[in-house]
Amino acid sequence: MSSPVVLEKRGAVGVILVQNPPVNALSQAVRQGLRDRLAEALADDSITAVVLAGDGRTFIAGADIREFGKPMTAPGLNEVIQDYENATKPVVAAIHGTALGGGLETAFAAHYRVAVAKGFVGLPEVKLGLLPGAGGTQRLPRVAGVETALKMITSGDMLPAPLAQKAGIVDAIVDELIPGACAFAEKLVADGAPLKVISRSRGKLDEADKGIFDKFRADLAKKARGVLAPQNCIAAVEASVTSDSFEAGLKREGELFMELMQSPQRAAQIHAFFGEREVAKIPDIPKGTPTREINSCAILGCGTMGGGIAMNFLNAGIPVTILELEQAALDRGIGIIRRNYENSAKRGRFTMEEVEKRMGLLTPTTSYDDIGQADIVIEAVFEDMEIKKQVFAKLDAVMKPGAILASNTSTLDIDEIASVTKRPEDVIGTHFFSPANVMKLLENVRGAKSSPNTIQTVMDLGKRIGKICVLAGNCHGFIGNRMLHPYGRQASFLVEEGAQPEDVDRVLYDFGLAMGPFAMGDLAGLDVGYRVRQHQLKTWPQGRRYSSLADKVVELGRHGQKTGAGWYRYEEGSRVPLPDPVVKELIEKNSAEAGIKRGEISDDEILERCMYALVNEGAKILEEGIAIRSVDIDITYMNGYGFPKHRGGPMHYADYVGLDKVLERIRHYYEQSGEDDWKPAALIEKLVAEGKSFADFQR
Ligand code: 3H9
Repeated sequence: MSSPVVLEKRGAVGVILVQNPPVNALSQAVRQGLRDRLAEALADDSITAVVLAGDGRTFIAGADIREFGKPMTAPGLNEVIQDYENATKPVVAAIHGTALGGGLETAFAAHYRVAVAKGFVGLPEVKLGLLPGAGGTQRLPRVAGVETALKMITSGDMLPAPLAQKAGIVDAIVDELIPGACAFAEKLVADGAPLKVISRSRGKLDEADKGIFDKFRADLAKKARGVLAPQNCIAAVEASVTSDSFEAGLKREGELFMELMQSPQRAAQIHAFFGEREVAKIPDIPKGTPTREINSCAILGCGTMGGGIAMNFLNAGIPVTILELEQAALDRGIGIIRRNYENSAKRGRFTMEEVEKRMGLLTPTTSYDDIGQADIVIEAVFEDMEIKKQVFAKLDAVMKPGAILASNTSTLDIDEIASVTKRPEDVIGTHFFSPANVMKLLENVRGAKSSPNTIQTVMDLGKRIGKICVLAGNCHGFIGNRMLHPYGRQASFLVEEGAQPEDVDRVLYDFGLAMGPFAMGDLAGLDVGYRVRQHQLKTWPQGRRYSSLADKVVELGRHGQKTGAGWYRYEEGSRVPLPDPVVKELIEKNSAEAGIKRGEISDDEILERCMYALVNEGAKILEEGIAIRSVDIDITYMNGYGFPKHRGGPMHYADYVGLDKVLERIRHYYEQSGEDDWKPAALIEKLVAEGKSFADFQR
């Protein structure tokens, strides 16, 4: 079998090229190939120096993540690295694309590193629940100093080549990759330059301020609550300073790496990594499906949502015409967009020139006449079916043929909206999450008649504007908000039965959620849900439990943070939720009136009822085909609802707990409550009977 690593000669330089598309990951065959080709180059007397590079679009982007969790096959990456460090001829790593993780660690084994200006380097292992396990935590602080190493390793962020050169990671920037690297290598030979081996020097280690480790530990304990990897990253970098030798530091790195490798957090984060890529694949829409060119966008509504959506397009350089019928509202919305940009500029994220460039792409209007030529229009008007239908009838009349008509509805029937147009094949849901310029998720909703072309165009467009797109089917609330219903209901019932809002929020916060349902309600505003419930109450099924507690909170004028009080109270100018005796009293009175006996509720019960309510509804969504795969649900929750990545999403969490155990508890709550929400999803029953998990589910 041919090796994915080849050796080519360019004059007296042996070029070792990795050919393992798409990202030249360090599979076993690549590791072996790297060793073999180096041995050949060293044995060849006509070769005086070696260049190591990646073929195709990138240098080596890291270990082969698909091998993780499987038995380790020799040679290990550290052995390969040692061979390169010990090479008796100069070795130059030539970086283009991305030198990431094990890729950068391999580059550190070379005696010198050059890069093209557009290249990037990074140690992103922390994002996979890991740490750089092939010497990265020992070599990076030696070349770039402890602070830079801690920043790069704990954030996982990439550094552009010119900054990497400043940091000492890269020795030179070259114009052309292979010719530039070969010329660099030839000069090393001509100059008799030393073979620099990072592991044999203390480099910048002695500059380290020891207090920095505790500072990073404290910061990350807050920023990455309950996440193991960043803490282990810090400990490993610390070992580079405190160990007696490089080998001792490397050994410590290995122990900390293995601890993470065996952690369920690592499995969850790698599930998230592959999931983010998997959700782009739509089984019934093959690769190569024709798409439309999108060079302009119109947005209806210049409120919080419309403005946020517009910013995504402006950021990606796509011109936006934004329509709001009232001039004052339009001016207000445009002012907010400008202020957001100016604040980013003040924080140093980009220049004021960039602010003007983005604002220059934005055309405000109060007239439908100005939007007809846009390639896509997204409406972000009030969440009301009648209004949406009126808007779509109007769009059908004014938009040019071939334009995509998208709705930002978060719950409503996309087919009913499409039914008022003569072109339902061009209609699709694009559900952005608030704040729309920040949240990564875009939940696209396919109607019964949305064409493959429309769907693929919008999926590609989502990626272009920096979103992670999940494709959902059409039902009330789609994937995300539909699951939120039973979850919110359980939270309310728990409070009716004895818990306080702060108990429920604390348990979920400690689990890792960005915030619990009550704090979330206060942040989002309680009045919106109130209006929806009043509407639903008209057709509320008889005998179905209804908690009117949230309504009573709203009826006291407590709409959440914006009114200074909701489930919690808020001090002037503060967003810190404070438990409020008024609410406590209301809760107790409400339970008494509803004849509900309050009692002690354990943290375990709170967690189970909230999580398994999500999981059971998620399973129903999956069996109905509203979500394509269980990972689509996980990605939705991790990127749109603050579900912690180190838990891998609700469905992955259920798989981790064990579906049989989850089913047993769901059955228990069903028996106890008789509530429809707790009726076990047929899919869970089936998977458990077959000894399978959500991850095994295939349509
Ligand atoms: C590590 O190195 C550990 C060491 O410290 C210690 C070892 C002892 N492996 O993202 P894309 C697949 S940990 C296997 O769409 P882009 C990906 O799934 C690793 N597969 O492309 C996708 O497959 P498909 C540290 C990988 O251009 C395809 O490649 N390194 C790997 O948007 C294209 O990916 C990292 O964490 C991999 N390492 O972005 C880097 N990487 O087509 C992770 C990608 O079937 N990778 N695939 O869906 C990335 O960040 C991005 O892929 C990259 C390219 C920026 C490189």
